[in-house]
Amino acid sequence: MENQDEVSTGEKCRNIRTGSSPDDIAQAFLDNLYYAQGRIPVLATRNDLYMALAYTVRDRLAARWVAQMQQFRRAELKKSIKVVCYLSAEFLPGPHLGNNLLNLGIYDETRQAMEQLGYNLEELIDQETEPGLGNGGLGRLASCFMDSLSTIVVPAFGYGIRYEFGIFDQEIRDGWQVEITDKWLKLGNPWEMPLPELCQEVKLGGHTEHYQDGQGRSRVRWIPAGVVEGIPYDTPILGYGGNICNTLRLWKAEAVESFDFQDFNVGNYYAAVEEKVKSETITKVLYPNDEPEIGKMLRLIQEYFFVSCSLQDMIRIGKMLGNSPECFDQRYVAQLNDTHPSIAVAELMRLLVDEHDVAWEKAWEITQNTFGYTNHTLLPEALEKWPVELFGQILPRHLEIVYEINRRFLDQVRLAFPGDEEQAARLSLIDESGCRYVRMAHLACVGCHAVNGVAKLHSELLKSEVLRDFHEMFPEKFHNVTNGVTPRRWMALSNPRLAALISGVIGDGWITQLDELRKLEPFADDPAFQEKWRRVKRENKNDLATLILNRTGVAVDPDSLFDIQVKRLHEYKRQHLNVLHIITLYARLKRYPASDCVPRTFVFGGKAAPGYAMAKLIIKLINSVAGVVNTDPDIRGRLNVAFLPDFNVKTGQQVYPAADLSEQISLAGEEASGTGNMKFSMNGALTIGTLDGANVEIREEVGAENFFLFGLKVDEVEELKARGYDPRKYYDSNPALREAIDLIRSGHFSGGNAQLFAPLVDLLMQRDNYMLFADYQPYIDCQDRVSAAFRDQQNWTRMSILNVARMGKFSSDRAVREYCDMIWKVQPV
Ligand code: Z16
Repeated sequence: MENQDEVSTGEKCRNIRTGSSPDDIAQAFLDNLYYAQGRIPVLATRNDLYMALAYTVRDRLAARWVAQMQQFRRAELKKSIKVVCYLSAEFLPGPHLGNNLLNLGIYDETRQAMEQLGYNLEELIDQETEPGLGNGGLGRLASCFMDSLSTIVVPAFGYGIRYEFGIFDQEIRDGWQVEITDKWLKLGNPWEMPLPELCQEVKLGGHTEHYQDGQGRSRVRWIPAGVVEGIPYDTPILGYGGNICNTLRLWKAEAVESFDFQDFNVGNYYAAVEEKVKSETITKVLYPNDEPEIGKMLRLIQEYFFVSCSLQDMIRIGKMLGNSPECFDQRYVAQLNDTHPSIAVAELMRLLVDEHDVAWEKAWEITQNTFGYTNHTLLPEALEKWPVELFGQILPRHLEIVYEINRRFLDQVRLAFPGDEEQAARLSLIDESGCRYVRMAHLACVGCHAVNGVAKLHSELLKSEVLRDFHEMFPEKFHNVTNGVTPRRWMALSNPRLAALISGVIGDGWITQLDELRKLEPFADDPAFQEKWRRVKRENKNDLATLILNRTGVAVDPDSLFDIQVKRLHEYKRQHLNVLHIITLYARLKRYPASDCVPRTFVFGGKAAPGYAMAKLIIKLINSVAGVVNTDPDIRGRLNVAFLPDFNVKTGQQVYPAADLSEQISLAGEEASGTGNMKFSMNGALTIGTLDGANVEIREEVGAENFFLFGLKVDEVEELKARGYDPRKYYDSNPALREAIDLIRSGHFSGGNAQLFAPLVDLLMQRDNYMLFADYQPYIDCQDRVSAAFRDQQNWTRMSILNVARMGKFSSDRAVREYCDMIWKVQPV
């Protein structure tokens, strides 16, 4: 923060770049509007104003960012720090402007500055298009971790891909999802800095040559079929309170222009441009699936591209500071966010052995010391594997390295389990049961010193199921780090009313020490505090009601219970179980119009993978049920249903603060952790949920009496499956379930079209893979308990306050500290 002395010395120029009084900010803003954006106020569009403000804020980050790099250099030169590199194919930072104002501590000053000039700060913040460089939880987790790393003062790089088009924008037309290209860069990105001088070359394809070097050692040369260039784009990630400013470094692919290339293409200008187009395709678009598609060559190239750029960059920085590649693991630790970057294990081996002349054994030790692997899913179809053929075509040298790692590893396995060839086949990096595949999770387990799941239950299931054989082999590698979310974005920024109420009674220490929320417990029974708490929630619901009206045309009652499920669409998450509850309430009200029910507003949001037909049909079902329920005069004022299109970080910030009830209803054993569950509860929603993922720990923390639990437990799911699960039995014996299913099947919600939802109903009747029918009645009964509880507003508010008070554990600061202690072995500064 600038002090007043400096201001009074008249260093105007300095103040324009750094000053943080409202006057300084206003002046700097006009300056940026003129010199950076080429406008004066009367000519400025809303985007001009946003850009000018963004540059103004970026200027104020610069000092911290540069200081950070200086500090790195000094600490690095003294060899006193280890830098954390978070390798992730996805990041979902959300809009930067508001967050940077919050973390810089100049939110109020900036609001005043904008007011002075006649502008509305919230409107300018709303102008930002968010970088949607991820699918969902995994990408958002990476960004929460970046925020926490900076806040708790851990020097770190986030390494990833600068997709030109991120996750598609979702529109709903006639109830169906329509995907629209995400043009997030169209109006410019004021937060990134291109660093073309720091580009890296990445080889692809071709073949290898084995030869003897001068000393008679056998070496390998990779003769690639082509080379592309990676250009880094840096975005500052400032910690809360301006502690430190780390860097998110994203790579963009470009064509290399080599002289050879020109020679080969004399007179063939078109082919040269075509080559450029091909190269740039690599970082063109994010794959919008939360599960891998087998055999998508471009996806493998994307993964290798950013990993290779990142590792080479790490070696480059080390070299610049005088470190030899042999001490790579003393200077760096790198976390693999799922298997997407797991090719890093083979790439670091290649860089060390082939390019830096390190012996295999030493290189292997460095590699294992460097990497940790986080698994995010138990779904077998979500475990990445690459056909050996394709892998070898793109990465011929890496295939050899994978074979060599595997040869040595299987020797070790055979020593540990003599004669057990089945065990060896199960552990092998190569799946040879049919077509041959490289198993990326196996590569990660072997090449990393630590493997972790993202919630207690998930980590246990990893050890007992998906990675059982690896756990048997390397029990000491396995850890749990339960996910967390940043209270800066998900409370202070998105819920200013609640944040102010909380800080008013316990101070604002909770923003960086979330456990301090415990101090709210004594207020849980205080009627005056409860009243304020309810008023905050009511105002937040008002805001969301306005958003829903504007986006969907559905008018909802802010006094009704806001029952919300926002997350990617997936059968295992069971949005359609929620729909069965809505239909059940609807049928009850139709049969007994006089019955007294708690008015509810059901809100859904989430994107379906474009190729996932069943998920898209569930969206259509939600909208079809909404169409009937919202327009039936018998139901008016009692039930409303809205599907909020294009759920993303920005809309999330408007949704979580307004929820009364959070739907976390996946079939037990399917959701690795969930992080939306945490965002809701931190904002005062109560949870209805199964014992799955982090729900288990949330319930432990907030207390069983403040959590609506229902449904099969993991062992009951397994037992039922083993016994032979028959959904029809539930249908036959449960009239309410039968009625709900029959209403869908009859075409009641689809204008009489009985075919529309047949694929969904048939699948439920025949297989019901996620056991909706088994959990149906317990869910309905639990929802009835929710309604009864909501009638007692005092007790509901008490539970809401206790939920918030006890969420301290779910700060990503805690999660990142655990990574530091258990996995990275680094000390926050
Ligand atoms: C993803 O977001 C997750 C898992 C996965 O395999 C792929 C993607 Cl894109 C999610 C999990 O489903 C969720 O339970 C978890 O909270 C989140 O990753 C972060 O760990």
